[in-house]
Amino acid sequence: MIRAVYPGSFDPITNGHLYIAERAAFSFDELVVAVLHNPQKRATFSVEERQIMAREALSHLPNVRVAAFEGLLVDFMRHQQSRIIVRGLRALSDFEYEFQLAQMNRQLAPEIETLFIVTDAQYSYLSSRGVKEVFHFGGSVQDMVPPGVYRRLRERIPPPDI
Ligand code: COD
Repeated sequence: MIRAVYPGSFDPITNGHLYIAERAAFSFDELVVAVLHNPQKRATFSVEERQIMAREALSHLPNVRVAAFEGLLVDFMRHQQSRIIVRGLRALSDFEYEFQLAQMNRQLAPEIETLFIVTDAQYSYLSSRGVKEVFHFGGSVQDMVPPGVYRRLRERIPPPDI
């Protein structure tokens, strides 16, 4: 039984994250989508909200579980008895950050492997930050996020003053 972990901020989960989670769910027996709780960093959505949105969006995948983690990812990995970290790659610009993260995690826990899934071209421009910014300035993001996220964005982020 191979369990993989897909960690991230997911603030909020987008259709790009969803694509990676779906492909990982097809590739491994079990996938844990791990939502970072970082008390030092102010997120738009609380860790509970981010988990709820992820659970809703991933409810069609029976082998996916959503959990929160705090502290080092490698500690969470060991706690989950998983050796596979899944990350998504959109463009070359992601590579440097992802490479550093993977190297750091390897230094901390050599038994853990980071595997990358390349996104679909239609999601290569998509990021949580971009979605929030476009929404804040009145742009349409309905096709970029799951319906539950869109609903909560409308409740959370004030519309622009026009
Ligand atoms: N298409 C495909 N993939 C995407 C898309 C998209 N449109 N959007 C995002 N992704 C990928 C990202 O490239 C990333 O791989 C993943 O989805 C999650 O993205 P984010 O932005 O939600 O999450 P990050 O990058 O903020 O997550 C960072 C971690 C939480 C993994 C990291 O900070 C961490 O592990 N923190 C815990 C502390 C720790 O262990 N530190 C040591 C390592 S430095």
